[in-house]
Amino acid sequence: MAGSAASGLTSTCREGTWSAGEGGTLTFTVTLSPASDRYVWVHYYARPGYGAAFSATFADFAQAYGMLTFKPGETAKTVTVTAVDDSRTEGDETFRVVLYSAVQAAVTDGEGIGTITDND
Ligand SMILES: [Ca+2]
Ligand SMILES: [Ca+2]
Repeated sequence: MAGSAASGLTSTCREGTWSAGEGGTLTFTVTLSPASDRYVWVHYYARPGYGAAFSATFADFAQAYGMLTFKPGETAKTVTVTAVDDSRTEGDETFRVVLYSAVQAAVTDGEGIGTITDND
């Protein structure tokens, strides 16, 4: 809305789907709040988590990047990331979906964290 603070964008991994086994799919929800009467765009990409011990590498999930478009009034979009079913014994690992370069909104919380459950 004209004159008001920019809408904020938040990346979260949807409750109940925040972890997946190798070969499974994790769904992240990107939320725009409050709704905007303009178009809003934001870029995203999936990248490894924090710390060597628990961090996935780029080999642990399928490449995922792109741009989300919120039409006026829309408040949620989803990003899906597929965990690669490798054969290494490695423990559970985290990765992030990061938001950046938003247009007509501000990124409030640009990192959603997902966990890949090892199956080896
Ligand atoms: Ca793995
Ligand atoms: Ca594995």
